[in-house]
Amino acid sequence: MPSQTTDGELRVGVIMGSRSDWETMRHAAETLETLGIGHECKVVSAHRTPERLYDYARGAAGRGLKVIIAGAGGAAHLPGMAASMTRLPVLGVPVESKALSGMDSLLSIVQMPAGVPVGTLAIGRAGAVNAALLAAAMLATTDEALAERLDAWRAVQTASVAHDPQDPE
Ligand code: RP5
Repeated sequence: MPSQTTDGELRVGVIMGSRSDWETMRHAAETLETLGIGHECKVVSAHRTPERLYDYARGAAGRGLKVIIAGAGGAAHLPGMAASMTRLPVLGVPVESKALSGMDSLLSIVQMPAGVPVGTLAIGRAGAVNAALLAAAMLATTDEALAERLDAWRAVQTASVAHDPQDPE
């Protein structure tokens, strides 16, 4: 797991509760990479490394981060706990769990009490990709060059959609 992109200003922190989440969260990192957004990827567990989480969330804004993407599975307290310790926007990605297919992760992340928001995305890869796209959209409000890259990415996606259905091979 690469801990940080090699070039560009560091703007997005991608954190996850376990190395086992990387298979999902790598899609967030890859999307950020494609859009040329400087980011770092770290394992930060709310339950196993609470002091690491405290340090990360408390220090994030001061280190220049603008958005945190937090992915976790099961009793997924990482996004909410991170949000409680930073004013940065936190985007939560429910990782698909074995026991409950990610419903536990989703419900742990989405139902935050009023006052501590987490922007909750879909379970799994779709949520990871969309978290990165949402972070890009936020950053693009004050970054015209990124806005153009995001528009171009969306145009490619639109052009790639076939007009006709096709039988599976
Ligand atoms: C959570 O527990 C992690 O986010 C992960 O999704 C889940 C399982 O972790 P491992 O037991 O695979 O390390 O904290």
